Parts: sequence; C-alpha cells; structure tokens
Amino acid sequence: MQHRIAITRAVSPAIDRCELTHLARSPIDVERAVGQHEGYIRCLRVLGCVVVQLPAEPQLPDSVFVEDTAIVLDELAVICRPGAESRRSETAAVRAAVAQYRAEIRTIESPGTLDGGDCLVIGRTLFVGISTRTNPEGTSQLESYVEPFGYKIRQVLVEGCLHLKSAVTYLGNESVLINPEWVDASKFEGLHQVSVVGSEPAAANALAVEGNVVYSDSYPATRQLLEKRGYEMHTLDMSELEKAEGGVTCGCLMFET
Ligand code: CIR
Repeated sequence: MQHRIAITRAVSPAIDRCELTHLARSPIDVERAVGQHEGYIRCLRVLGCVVVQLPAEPQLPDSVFVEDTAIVLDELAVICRPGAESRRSETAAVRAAVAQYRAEIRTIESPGTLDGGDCLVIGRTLFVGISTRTNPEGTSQLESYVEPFGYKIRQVLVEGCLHLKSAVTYLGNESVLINPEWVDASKFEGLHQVSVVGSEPAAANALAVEGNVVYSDSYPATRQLLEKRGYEMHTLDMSELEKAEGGVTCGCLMFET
C-alpha cells in the first residue's frame, strides 16, 4: 500500500536566530511558533499524510524548514548543500530519515549550493531557482543526478524573494500559483497560471495535497481567489514561522512511498 510521507522537524528553540534575507528581524514567540507547527502537522495528518517528526535541534535555528535540505523523487533522493552556511549541518538527520524510504541517495557537493526551496517538481520537470542560495554549480550537479531517470531541469532566475517556491508553487492539475514580479512567468509556459493578488506579493507559497491546498491565513485576497476557482483551502496561522521567512512548503518533505 502506498503512503504519502511528510518528514518534519520540530521548531528549534533558537529559531529567533534564524537566517533572514528579505525581512527585518522581529522577535519570534517560540511557544507560539511551536503551536503553529503542531497545527501544521495536524493539518497534514487530516490530509492523509504519515508524518515523521524529527526532534528539535537547539543548535540549528532554521532546522524546522526541512524542505531546503533534500529533494525526494520517486527514484532517488538528493541531499542538498544549503546556501546559508549556518544551515549545512541540518542535512545529516534528514539524510538518515530519507534513507528509510529511498535506496538511491546523491549529494550536492562544494562548491555547489542548492536549497530544496528552489526546486519545484512538476511531473518530469524540475524548475530550479537560481537565487542567493542556489548556484549554477549546484544546479548542474542536480541535473547530472536526475537526468538518467528522465527528468529535465529548467533554470529560473529568482529576484526579490528568497526561494523559487516563494514565487511559484504547483497547485496540481497543470496549474501554478505565481507572482510574476519575482520570476519570469514565460518559464512556466504551457501550465495554467494563477497570479497572486498584487497587494499580497508573498502569497504564491501553497502546498497542494491531492486537490487540497494548505495555505497561510496571511493572504486572504489570494485565498479567496483560489476558493472561487474551486480549490479546497486549509488555512493556517503561520505568523511566527513567517517572521523567519518560512512558508507552508518549507515545513515538510513530502513524497510517496
Ligand atoms: C532561511 O533563511 O533559510 C530560513 N530563515 C527560511 C527558509 C525558508 N525555506 C523555504 O522557503 N523553503
């Protein structure tokens, strides 16, 4: 029987020392962040995921954002080398967890850098964001690992936000949710594109699970737009995690067994 696995990691008590690129630092209430993360996990369970919970890492402020540490495809997993040096040791525990599900594991090596938040998988295409975290060397290593399995890489320049998935995510059914101010929409030609409402530039981060969409309640106008288009929205309070520049996709590594 197939399962949808979601690997997660508890909020670090040091989250208020997280990396920040586009946001000014504002105090994070760790207890509230923990509560919001628990709500996120409950939501994943409601949507049928088998949730793996890795313990909190007091030394690794950003470790709750597991999405950045690996890319798990059906045939193999690629362990990332995060662009931010403070995040590099996050990968060890994730590699061990992923190894329970994938026999074939490759690793991005120096001088390559790659954050999982920069890799959007749609069918056999991996859209890879060239960002402050992911460099062309990391991208070509990824390409050499996945090409033999029939995947194609399409590079997309990311400007104005942290990761590719801050600017565009997959809603299922050949549709993407996109902020065309932050990525070149023509790179996603052939896919149906839903643009975020202009007053909510950060609203493109959505986590689609079988026709359901896990979404932050910080973007009510875009949420309404998606509801009108028939998406089943599951909105969550993510405010504390958003102060750390996290969104709904970053909190898990989701794949099928
Ligand atoms: C960082 O800057 O790395 C973290 N504070 C936020 C990472 C968010 N991850 C994601 O969007 N995939």
